[in-house]
Amino acid sequence: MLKLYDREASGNCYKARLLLSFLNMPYERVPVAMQDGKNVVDSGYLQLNPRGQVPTLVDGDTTLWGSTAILCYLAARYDETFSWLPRDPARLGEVMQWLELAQNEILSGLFRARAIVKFGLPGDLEAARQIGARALEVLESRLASESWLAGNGPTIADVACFPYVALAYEGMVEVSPYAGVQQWIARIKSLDRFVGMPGI
Ligand SMILES: N[C@@H](CCC(=O)N[C@@H](CS)C(=O)NCC(=O)O)C(=O)O
Repeated sequence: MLKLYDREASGNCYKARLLLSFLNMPYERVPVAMQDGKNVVDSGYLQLNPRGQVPTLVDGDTTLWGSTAILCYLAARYDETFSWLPRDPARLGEVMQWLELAQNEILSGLFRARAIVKFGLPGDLEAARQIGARALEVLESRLASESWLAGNGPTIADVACFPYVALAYEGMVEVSPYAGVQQWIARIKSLDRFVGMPGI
């Protein structure tokens, strides 16, 4: 069975849990504790994930770390409809474009602001909030007129961007000025087999 090294409060881990739920895949969760802002891990875990972070996925002989790699792998391996990770080159490129936003402005902005406010981690809150607002503007540029980030249906681009946008309020970043983003949050929540996490 798939094994996900995981923490309940982590939005990056939630990306994997959300896609696993959409794909209706059973898996085992292995909780990784955090102390003073760092994961409590041993050398065995560092062999699976040299960064010592969560999430990490183990599927038989395949071990992957990082939410982006895990989303790409799960969709490519287990989505027989090819809808979550489209094979059409232009749509695939569009998905990658949003995965880039998820790992840049969304992480250095929305993730960082939440880490500072909710978990007391160090950082420049004002700078993080400004980068987070910029991420929301970029999302709004698409979602003001389209339902999904790439193509006409939900993809891993939506799964990757959703958690820290839906949790933005925990980092004192307002989503209310962005009507398209707000409607998109509601649209994702109404999908079949949607699951939440604390705060969502
Ligand atoms: N880019 C990585 C970031 C992973 C990450 O930042 N994980 C955090 C939890 S959300 C973590 O493990 N923090 C504790 C640590 O670094 O020791 C991803 O998308 O998975």
